[in-house]
Amino acid sequence: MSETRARVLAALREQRIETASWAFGNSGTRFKVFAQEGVPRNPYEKIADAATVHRFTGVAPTVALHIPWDKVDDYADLAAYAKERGVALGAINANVFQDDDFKLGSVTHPSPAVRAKALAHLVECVDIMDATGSRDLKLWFSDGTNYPGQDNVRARQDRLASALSAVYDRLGDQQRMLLEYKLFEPAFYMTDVPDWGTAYAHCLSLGDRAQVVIDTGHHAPGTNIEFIVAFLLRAGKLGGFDFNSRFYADDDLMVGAADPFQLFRIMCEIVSADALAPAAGIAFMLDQCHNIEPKIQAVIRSVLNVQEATAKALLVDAAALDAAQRAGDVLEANEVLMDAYQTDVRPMLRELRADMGLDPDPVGAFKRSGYLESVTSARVGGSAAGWGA
Ligand code: LRH
Ligand code: MN
Ligand code: MN
Repeated sequence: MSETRARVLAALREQRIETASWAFGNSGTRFKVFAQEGVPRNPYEKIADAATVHRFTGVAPTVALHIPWDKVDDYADLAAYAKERGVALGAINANVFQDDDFKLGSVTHPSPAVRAKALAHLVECVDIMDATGSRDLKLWFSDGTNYPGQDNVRARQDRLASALSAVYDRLGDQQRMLLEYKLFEPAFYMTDVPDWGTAYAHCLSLGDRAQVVIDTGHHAPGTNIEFIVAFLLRAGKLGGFDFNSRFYADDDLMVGAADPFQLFRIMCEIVSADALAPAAGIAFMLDQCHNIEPKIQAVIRSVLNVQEATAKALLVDAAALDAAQRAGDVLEANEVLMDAYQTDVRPMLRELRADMGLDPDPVGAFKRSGYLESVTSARVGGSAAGWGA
């Protein structure tokens, strides 16, 4: 085996992709939620589905929770159940966007009482992390305004900074805060954390364990996301990704569906900064909803899409690229990148899986396994759990 191939296979074997509990629940748009058969009725069943994804892919050993969607009485018990199933609990996603009190904002709300309520939820999420052993607290704020003049923008930034700092102080030594930004929605005039620059500035003043998370669906059309990746990596402020794919706004489709080339370009920045291995501390998470497609199969497909983009990024001839860049050879440099992108990495990934004791075809193996049929008969009569349900 060539040295390159061995290096690429070793890196792919080490790669970790985190699934999201809410991807397994019924979901939809504000127009309609189409219920599917066999969806989990509770957080335990979502974890069972996530464990199934890991069983067939071998690279998805953690699953993120969203609180209170995944509220249980005993989080240590949930973590023990996950472990029994061969996975661990990952990031804890806070939810300060679905309570009537948060109509005008959560931590940026003009009322101190509402802000205190929001902060209490964020602190509760850190308590949950203590019980689950999770490293990352993921914060996304729907806070913003719909009309010019509705609230004082600078005062809202002050309120945000003070809440973030209270939560940061509550974190344990091994815990991190990942701050997610989003251009718009649900607020349509002004969002309090609209972009990476705002998230970065807050994280910078908080400290080392506050980092930015990039949700690939949260930008204006045409935004060069890989530039943001490069910038934040250089600054040591990239905490992770919420991967998904979009054609229009925050579509939450399967990562790599609309633009596999963009996913490749993002992974190229990761690989060239040597930030792929888990030790580098970047969390590669999925944040998706599978409204019309079979959910577990879609999550498996998504994991494979990330894996394929990563394999291609790992195949970039770094020495040739560097030489072309230094020589100012524009077209040669571009061709080096495109050569890697055009490579069919599927045979190599099949080989990797066989080597890992997995079926080379995870989607086919899942379909043949009868898992969906068995949970469908076992989960009859349950209420759907998850986003948009
Ligand atoms: C907001 C978001 C955020 C939420 C998730 C359900 O659009 O990306 O990460 O927690 O969706
Ligand atoms: Mn997200
Ligand atoms: Mn989103």
